[in-house]
Amino acid sequence: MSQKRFLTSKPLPVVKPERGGDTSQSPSSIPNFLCFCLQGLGANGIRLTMESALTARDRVGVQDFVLLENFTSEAAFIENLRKRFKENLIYTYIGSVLVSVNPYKELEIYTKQNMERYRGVSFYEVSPHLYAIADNSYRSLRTERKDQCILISGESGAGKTEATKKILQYYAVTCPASQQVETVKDRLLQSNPVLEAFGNAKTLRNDNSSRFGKYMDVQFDYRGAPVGGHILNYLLEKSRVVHQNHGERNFHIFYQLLEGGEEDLLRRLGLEKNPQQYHYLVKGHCARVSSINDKNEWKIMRRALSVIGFNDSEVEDLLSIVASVLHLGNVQFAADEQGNAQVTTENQIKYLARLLAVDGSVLRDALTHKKIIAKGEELVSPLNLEQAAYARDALAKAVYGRTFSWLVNKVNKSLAYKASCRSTTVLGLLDIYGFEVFQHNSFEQFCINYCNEKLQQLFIELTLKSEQEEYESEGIAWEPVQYFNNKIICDLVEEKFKGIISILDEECLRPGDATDTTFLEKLEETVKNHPHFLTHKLADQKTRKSLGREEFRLSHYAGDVTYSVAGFLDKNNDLLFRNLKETMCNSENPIINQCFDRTELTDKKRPETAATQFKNSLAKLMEILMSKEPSYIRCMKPNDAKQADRFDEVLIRHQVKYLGLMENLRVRRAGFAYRRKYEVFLQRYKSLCPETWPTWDGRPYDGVAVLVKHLGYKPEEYKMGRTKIFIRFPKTLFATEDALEVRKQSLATKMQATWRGFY
Ligand code: AOV
Ligand code: MG
Repeated sequence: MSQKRFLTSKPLPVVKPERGGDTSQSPSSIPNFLCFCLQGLGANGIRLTMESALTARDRVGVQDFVLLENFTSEAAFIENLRKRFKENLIYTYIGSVLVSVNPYKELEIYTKQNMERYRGVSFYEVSPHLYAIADNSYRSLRTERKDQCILISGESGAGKTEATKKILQYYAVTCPASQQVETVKDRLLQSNPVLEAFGNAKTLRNDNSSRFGKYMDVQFDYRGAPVGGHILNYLLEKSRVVHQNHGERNFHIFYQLLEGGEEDLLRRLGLEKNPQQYHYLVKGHCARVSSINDKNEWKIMRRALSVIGFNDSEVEDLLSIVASVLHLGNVQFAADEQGNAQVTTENQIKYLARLLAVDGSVLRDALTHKKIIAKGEELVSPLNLEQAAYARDALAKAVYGRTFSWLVNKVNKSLAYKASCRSTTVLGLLDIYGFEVFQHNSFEQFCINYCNEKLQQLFIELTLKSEQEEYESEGIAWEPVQYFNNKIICDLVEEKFKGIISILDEECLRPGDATDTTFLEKLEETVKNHPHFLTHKLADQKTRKSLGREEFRLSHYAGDVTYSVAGFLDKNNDLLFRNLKETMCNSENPIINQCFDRTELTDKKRPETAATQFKNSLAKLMEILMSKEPSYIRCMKPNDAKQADRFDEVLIRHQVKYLGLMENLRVRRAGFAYRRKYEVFLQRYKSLCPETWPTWDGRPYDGVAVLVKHLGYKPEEYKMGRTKIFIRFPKTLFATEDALEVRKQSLATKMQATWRGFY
């Protein structure tokens, strides 16, 4: 780190420069300590420093919470966030964790120019930013050759997906390039519009809400160039295909296709432009959203498909499936005299037969009959109206869900690193659906919130563990910090035999009269004494009113959520009648054909339930993440109205609480506000001591010892670890910082005088 860098001030385009950007450079708002540091120093210039220091910190707060004087005060924490948010400073550190508050407006802090500022520069030399986290991970990956991951968490609408995209853009711009690498960079970036079109939707919480979990590995070669990638996707919210709550939409792709699709294409797909024509698009009563331009998004998505490597016929096959889902939604039934369902919308069957490339009459039969194999014999029975509607919706969900997985596969093929002989390092980006609470919460919210519990647990384990390890390896004694460990909730959901998923599976597999209600009763029996579980029956008089008889409530780390059990069994079973599967296996649409494998028809083993599959894939994800060096971004939402410049303190306080930020800060401080490697510390402050300035020839450890003695550090103010100095109070550091400021000014004055003399 050069002295020059500290002496030059490079302001950010929009974010006000924070005195060079170093966390240690924040000016103090503590007058008595400033007075202390100013003792014995020259008057005029110094007073100016003090005033500007005071105003600056008063206005923009500190850029690392560890420097907060009153670090145990939640009010001080929130005040610091508020101050910074008001100044458009949306990023603040807790040590190496980045806290981000969604600005809900475009800030000019994501320019190429700004990316360059963060490239190869130490974490604490520049203002807090996503790019600093991205760059730091990248450098660790390069220098230590250790796989990295960046974990982005926060509730729905907090800014996780935007952060992920910005980090990817950062790598695309700053990493080494070549013709082949450019193609990979393009594909990595262009995978987003495609997967978002198919996997994101407008919800009440977020106009572009991720309805699937995504973990993306970016592979880097020995030169640090991105050469490939791989995406793992988690549980798409398939139920949205057939139903949306009021104020919500289906997946973006449907509206994009209707709004942006060329006339010719729509004609071939048998579609009309108007979304109101389609049952699957009108349930939420909000086909149009002011913040979304479907036509534009369509163009972006179409271009992205080409970059990923789709040829025209593959695009046509894919869009045929999208259209077929809309046609399926419009298939209607009427009951005959026996009460059996008959298709009344022949036109839809005609389109479906063409788009899915199946036999129309076989499909018609499959939608109205159920085939089972019993003792080697085929039994076909007619469906009633309700069953037929169920079968139709199940088919729509299966077709869409499987096509989505196919799409991820296709993207993966296009991102695959071809030269497999060369070793690569990977950097993983995790962007999942955030914690969500609606008026009505179902199986999907249960899975999403469980996933967030797992991530929170990982965060707790890794941050506490690594912190503890650092103190241990440096030989510094510390007091463990009390924190809420949400393992108890994870266990409640996933424990073998007595966890909620186990009980749900048991009901799903039990032949006979199992229903959502019997599932709830079993839950009540098994987990009734759990402190994080409640039902109408188990609640006391007062709480009972807030719980329906078909509901259970979980006290998640992020707050209470009441789930309605209606549909739990069905969604967990995720069954598709056999004859519909058969029909799809015979499809000549190449994508459908790959999505429905014949082996499913002969496989005797019952497929895993949706919740168990999800549980297992999350367990694998945790293993992947544990094997890498993590960095964290904790996203927060400033208000529920999705508006700029609104800082809702109640909402923020809630998030600070459940994200465990205060605990995080306390652990980080655990007695010491600041730590730096001896080399770095000495390099920065050596000018403050005649014995270390301009150079110190001995060991950095000894140099720092001489330096802090000269600065008058008291023994209780610091500790010397094996490789780092640990400073207990921010004020000690601020004093040193301000002394450095004074020293720089006096050096500058001397230089000026010399130059004047020279001329
Ligand atoms: P999420 O990923 O955390 O929610 P998003 O990243 O989709 O949230 O952010 C929601 C919206 O907030 C975006 O569409 C932008 O309009 C705005 N936004 C977020 N971050 C920024 C930023 N840095 N600058 C400007 N606007 C931003 V969810 O997927 O629902 O859990 O499940
Ligand atoms: Mg998202």
